Amino acid sequence: MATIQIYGVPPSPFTRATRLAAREKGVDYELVPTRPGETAPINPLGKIPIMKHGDFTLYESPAIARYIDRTFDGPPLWPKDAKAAALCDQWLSVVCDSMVQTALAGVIAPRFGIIPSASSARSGWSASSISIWRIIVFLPATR
Ligand SMILES: N[C@@H](CCC(=O)N[C@@H](CS)C(=O)NCC(=O)O)C(=O)O
Repeated sequence: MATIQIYGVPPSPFTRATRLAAREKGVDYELVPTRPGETAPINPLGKIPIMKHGDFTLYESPAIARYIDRTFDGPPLWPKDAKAAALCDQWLSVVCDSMVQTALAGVIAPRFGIIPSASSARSGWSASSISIWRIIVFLPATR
């Protein structure tokens, strides 16, 4: 039996991030095909991925990647230095928050003909397009 189980599907970028973390770390994992909405009661938000390690369960891809890094031997995924690690966490948040929304609105939705809901078009998607430009403009200063 694999060391951990990751519940999700291959096209999910968040699931992919946790699979990458396991692979980089050299941790044997089983991908359990699970679609959004099939994760209750473990994740009340209904999102994938979820990770199981024995009787321990976890959701939110950055938390899962961090757990894998801290728990298993293998090459470190986060730098040891606190500031470098914090910058890593900062960019994880940026990607999970603004960049994924922009990719959804600008690339994935048009490609697959997904029509945004009125609320997401009003709030998240348009706002995230603005934030992505802020990131690009300020990127050289934040490295
Ligand atoms: N912050 C979560 C985001 C997970 C997420 O949004 N997953 C998508 C699939 S790629 C999902 O399950 N969406 C369903 C929904 O939003 O209801 C993480 O990092 O794990």
